Amino acid sequence: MNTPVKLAAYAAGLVAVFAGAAGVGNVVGPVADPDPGHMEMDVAHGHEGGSDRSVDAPKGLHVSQDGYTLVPETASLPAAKPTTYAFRITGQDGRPVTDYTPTHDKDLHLIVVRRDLAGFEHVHPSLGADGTWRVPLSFAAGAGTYRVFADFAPAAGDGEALTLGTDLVVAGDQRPTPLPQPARTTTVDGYTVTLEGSLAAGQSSPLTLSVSKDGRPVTDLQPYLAAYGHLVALRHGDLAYLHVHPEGTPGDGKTRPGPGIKFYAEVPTAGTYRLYLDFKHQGTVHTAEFTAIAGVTNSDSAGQPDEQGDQHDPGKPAEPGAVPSEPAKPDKAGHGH
Ligand SMILES: [Cu+2]
Repeated sequence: MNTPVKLAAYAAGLVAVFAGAAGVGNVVGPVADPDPGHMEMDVAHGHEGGSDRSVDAPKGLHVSQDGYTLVPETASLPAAKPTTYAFRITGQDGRPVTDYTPTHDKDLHLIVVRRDLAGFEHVHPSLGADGTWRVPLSFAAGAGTYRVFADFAPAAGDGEALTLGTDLVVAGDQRPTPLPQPARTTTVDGYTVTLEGSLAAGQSSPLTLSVSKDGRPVTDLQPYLAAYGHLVALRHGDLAYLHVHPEGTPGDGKTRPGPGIKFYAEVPTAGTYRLYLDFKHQGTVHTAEFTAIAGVTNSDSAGQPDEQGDQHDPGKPAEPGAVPSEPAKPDKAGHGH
């Protein structure tokens, strides 16, 4: 998903749709949530007859889409403790899907997060012969209602990844976690990660996440799932899901293993998002989290080039805030599925 080409198509579609639909909706405050269902309908209609509808719509809001359904073995768990979670993906015939096209080295990516955006887990279940996926989950954030996202591409499909979502209730006393304030810097496991760039509704926005440790830039990130970083963005309020991939591929001769990891992220609306960056260093995967606010289209945030009608042409100069060590050229074909 989310190759620059697809994002460009996405941008074109959304600009058209939002010109009509979002003029009203985007006037609201930072937690803009202008009826995603309605928005998705508009997007779908805008692409009537096209094959990319499911790619363009915000993902993760549906348990069933395009003939595929996420069927969990259980919708609730008795306690917040490490548990094996089991589910199936069924196809149009109602049978469990057993053939998948790998995306980023895996047949299926499972993202689990509590609905207050705490307790993020990104794991890779194992597929049984009967089509049942199983994976241990930790539920370290404790009790509460979780959102489970299955991100996969059925082999029988058009090659595009689909993200289905369902809720999972974990019994017990929940202690809600307030959403952290927006920040440019966060720490995880002794690493400091900084975020440059800004999200803008309906526009492909360059983001650079840079990793350092003990005051020194990390320049030996390890490939994790065929990239130096994986970024998931969830919209606060409804947990609409975006899986964003970095520019460049490890081993392509131009993508450096840190400290900067550059992404193009396109969020569908203004509002508040939680970003989760997975990166691997010295054999361990870490997840850095940020809260970020997406401005309305054409808000022209500082340091941000005007992306109007732009398809992040690799020939254009890097934005002023770019990390100096960043390779100059994006690899447009880097993460096709
Ligand atoms: Cu994954």
